[in-house]
Amino acid sequence: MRIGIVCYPTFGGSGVVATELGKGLAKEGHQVHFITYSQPCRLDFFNENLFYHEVDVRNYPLFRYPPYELALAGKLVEVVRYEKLDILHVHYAIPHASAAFMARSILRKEGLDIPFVTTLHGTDITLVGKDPSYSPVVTFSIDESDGVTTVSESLKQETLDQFNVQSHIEVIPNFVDLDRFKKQKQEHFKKAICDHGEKLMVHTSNFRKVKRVEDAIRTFKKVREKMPVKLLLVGDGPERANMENLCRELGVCGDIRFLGKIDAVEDVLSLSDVFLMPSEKESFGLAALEAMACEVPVVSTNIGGLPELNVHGETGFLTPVGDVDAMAKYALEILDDKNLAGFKSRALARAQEFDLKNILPHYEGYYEKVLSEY
Ligand code: GMT
Repeated sequence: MRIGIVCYPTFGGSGVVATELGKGLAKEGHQVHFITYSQPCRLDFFNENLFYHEVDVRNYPLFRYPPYELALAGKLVEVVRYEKLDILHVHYAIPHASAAFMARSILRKEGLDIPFVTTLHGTDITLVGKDPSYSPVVTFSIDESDGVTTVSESLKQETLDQFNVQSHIEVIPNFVDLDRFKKQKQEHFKKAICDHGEKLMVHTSNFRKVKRVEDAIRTFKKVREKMPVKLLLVGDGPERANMENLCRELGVCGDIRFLGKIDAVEDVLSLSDVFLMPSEKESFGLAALEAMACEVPVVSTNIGGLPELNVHGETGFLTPVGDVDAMAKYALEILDDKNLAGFKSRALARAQEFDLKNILPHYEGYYEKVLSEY
């Protein structure tokens, strides 16, 4: 197949899923064309089946806001026309689904018909999409899509509850590339960070409010009162400065390292003993899956799609949002030497169920179904 993929090319989970999916499809022999405003951050290798088309957003003094959606729709028309694409797959409804709708309408007038699949990832439904200024367009674009997928049952249910959509929604969960995300021996690095044999906690996110990084720091402080432990914080975003201040206020800076954005996050995960995901919303929790693939058990909240991934008492624990006492109690239970190895191996076994090799055929099958019904 010749597949066009539209996504946010940044470190966000939807961009990661879209890029890894495209890479996987290209390795299977499909021709994959990424259409985005910059090179997707995980599009970092050469494959003869992978192509990248940059959306060029022209500004003009009259525009207060450059019309990205129109530039994207125009680019989609061009790429579909000249690269003879069979199907478009847009990740994150806003504004990608509406741009695909516009491109499909333009192409139809030329007698070129192409279906588009929309994958909903989370905040396009649970936060931004619900806003009254976007919700009619989101509802319309979902219904106009020729196929719709969500990354968890929970997100499917939330979409049906929040929007008056008629489309059938297929659930295809997030996945992980187990050839990349696997525990590597990094003992020298662990010794450098945990020089007195401390256990290591880790949190990775884009430091948005919804991630509640402050709960990770407060949980860490409570755990540190009971045992020697360190915390690594990976990622960057709007809450970073506030979190640095919080560490100072709580007097825990000496045992916390802010690592910023790291490409090879699997290196850091490989050193870690427990992963904290205290999010307020999480449609799936890709970062937790990547941790589990590196044999890191997870203490997460019990919201959204997290219970579909993290099995309470097996691969880690689930807590209510904001319950820092419970998070600390469960982290201590995992870090107890008599429990740790069991949690690690069960976390890995669970992650293996979400292997890219198992999930990729679901997307291929779904494209074929959409094309055959179109
Ligand atoms: O979580 C983020 O801030 C990024 C966000 C995105 O849209 O890029 O991630 C969402 O999509 C991921 C991939 O499907 C999911 O694993 C995340 O759970 C989801 N985030 C939220 O629902 C908050």
